[in-house]
Amino acid sequence: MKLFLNQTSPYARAVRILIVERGLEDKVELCWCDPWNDDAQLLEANPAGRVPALVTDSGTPISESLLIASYIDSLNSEVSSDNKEDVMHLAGVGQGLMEAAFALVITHKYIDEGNNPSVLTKRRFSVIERSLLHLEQNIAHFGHHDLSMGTIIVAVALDYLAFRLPELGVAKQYPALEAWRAGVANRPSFKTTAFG
Ligand SMILES: N[C@@H](CCC(=O)N[C@@H](CS)C(=O)NCC(=O)O)C(=O)O
Repeated sequence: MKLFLNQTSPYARAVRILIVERGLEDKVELCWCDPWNDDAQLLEANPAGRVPALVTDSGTPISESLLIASYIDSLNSEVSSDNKEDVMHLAGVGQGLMEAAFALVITHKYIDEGNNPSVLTKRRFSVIERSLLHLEQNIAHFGHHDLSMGTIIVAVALDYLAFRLPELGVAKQYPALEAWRAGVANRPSFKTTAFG
């Protein structure tokens, strides 16, 4: 399989971590690319021109990180389906948090809003606040065993906030979540895929 990715995409990193956690690292060739520069091979794999994109062994391209993550998990029959609803719930909340953070970063980079944040920007800050509060209050449901697609997405979203929006001070405001994130970030799958 081939995975198109770059070094700063939280979506691509979540997929990459899942691949490592599921022991599939040797089966996936990493294809580094610049999604902001109309990379020809990436566009062939994903007309939207976004990372991550996975090309399966049969040559079928799959885009959208959640779909890729579901595909990766479907390859491993040992992945428990006991708490599927919790996993899907966390994956959705984590993805919402990631999207809001990413949208803020991209808006800041490409659109000059000056000192007047748009309605959309304000809504994204609200998404971040509500999602973090929800996660902090529900940390007991994260499970303590192997990482799931859901917990990986949440942990990567938190790491992305620390990487791109440190001024929000998430770690100080949500101590339980930060303690959990710091523990997960110690895993080799997180250390070897650090943003940079
Ligand atoms: N919903 C998509 C989002 C992917 C995405 O936005 N990727 C960004 C990098 S973090 C990208 O490739 N952007 C290039 C562009 O929008 O042109 C997913 O979950 O995979």
